[in-house]
Amino acid sequence: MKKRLTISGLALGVTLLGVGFSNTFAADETLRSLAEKNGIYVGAILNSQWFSGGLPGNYEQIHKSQFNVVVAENEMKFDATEPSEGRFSYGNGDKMVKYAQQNGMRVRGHALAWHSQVPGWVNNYRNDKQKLLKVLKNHIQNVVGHWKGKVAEWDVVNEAISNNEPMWRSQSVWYQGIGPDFIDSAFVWTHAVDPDAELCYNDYNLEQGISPKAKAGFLLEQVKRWVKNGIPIHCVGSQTHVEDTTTDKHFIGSPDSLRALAKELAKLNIKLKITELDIGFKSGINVSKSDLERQGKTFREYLDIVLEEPNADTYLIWGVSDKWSWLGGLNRQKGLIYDDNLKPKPAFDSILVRLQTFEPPKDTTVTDTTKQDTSVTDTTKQDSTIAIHQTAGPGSVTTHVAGHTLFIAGVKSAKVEVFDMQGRPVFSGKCETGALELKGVSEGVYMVRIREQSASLVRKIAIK
Ligand code: 9MR
Repeated sequence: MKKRLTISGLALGVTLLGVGFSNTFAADETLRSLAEKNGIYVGAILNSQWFSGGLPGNYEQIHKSQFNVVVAENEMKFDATEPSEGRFSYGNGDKMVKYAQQNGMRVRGHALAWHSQVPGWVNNYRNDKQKLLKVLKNHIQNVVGHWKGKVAEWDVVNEAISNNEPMWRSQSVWYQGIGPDFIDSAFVWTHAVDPDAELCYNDYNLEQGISPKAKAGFLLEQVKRWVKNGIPIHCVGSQTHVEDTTTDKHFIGSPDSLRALAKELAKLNIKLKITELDIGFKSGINVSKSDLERQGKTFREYLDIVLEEPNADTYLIWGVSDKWSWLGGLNRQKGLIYDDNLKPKPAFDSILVRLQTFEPPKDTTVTDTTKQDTSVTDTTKQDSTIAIHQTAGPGSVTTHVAGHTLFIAGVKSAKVEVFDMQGRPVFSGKCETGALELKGVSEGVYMVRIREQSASLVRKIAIK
């Protein structure tokens, strides 16, 4: 049973963590431990300053105790990994991968084909389609190959859609030199190198509606086409850089719009991930306590999408502390969940409390995934990380765990697989009597997948 902190206990824990005395609290409930209980990923970038050791020690302490998915702010981008033609540079990326492995975190790779942060030598081939195709393919083969099996998911294509109109971003070197097919090719090449990696299209302003004129509406049409054509795409990353205007109409874009996109993607068996969340205020304005509280509420509303939509699994914030946020460059401020002194803000509390109090739907049933369109099954690849939300539908299968025994009612003969929270298989067996001893599985929280013929059910269990 999940332990609930009282408000005063919560405030104390939050305060302790903020000043770096995290042990008492970190061992108890953190965003990370609660995310794992809820079967989702909660993360923050590793800021560029971390790679050169330029951040205070409690930054890393907070980062590893609060988050279970990580992405490099700049260090896996094209200009960082292939600064000159054919010469690859992996030192910083390797450093992050090692950190993630040591701390049991999932790694996102960002980003393979993007118009920005492309080195000058690539731009020189702007008018040479054949050469550019070779450049992109070679880059993907080397970079994805280098981190194969270590980077769980890639932003294969980033920001390929224009800001203002429903069309491709025409100034991109890849679009200009190759045409929109660069996208299809990038997905196919990435999948060929690492068939187990989840592959995302990532972009911003996707929380502004799904009408054909909106960016997300245009994207949806492309996703439908990619899926129809067998392009190996598994997820859409919504960057979700949102501005709180502190005017009457507080926010541009809305959680409801993003949720609508998640639901449309579910019909296509595509996941939605929130990949770069920040909720900034305009630079220069005075940000009041109530502004920060409203900001916290909005952070929570975006989290609700990840908790509630079965095809959403990731809530990743573009930074830890306001002090090292990129937002100044966008004329925004204070968009993250820790303040300049690495103290948790109301937004942190709001997320923590929501993770503590979220009650998943009780209905855990076997779904025939060939007939239901509400469950997300990835048919294009073997999963290295399993879908971590339970599916819901007709029928009635119930499970419970006592000690090391898993009891399953409602199926005659089922294949049972158990995965740790990083998606690594730890047990598999067959259950024919309604009970199965999970031999050799140590104490902890796991995902269990129960399959009966073509139907499958995924749910979270705790071994105590
Ligand atoms: O946070 C990144 C900042 O340090 C870089 O200067 C900037 C350069 O383009 O990129 C920032 O990260 C961006 C991300 O890679 C893609 N989505 C928008 C992010 C914020 O600009």
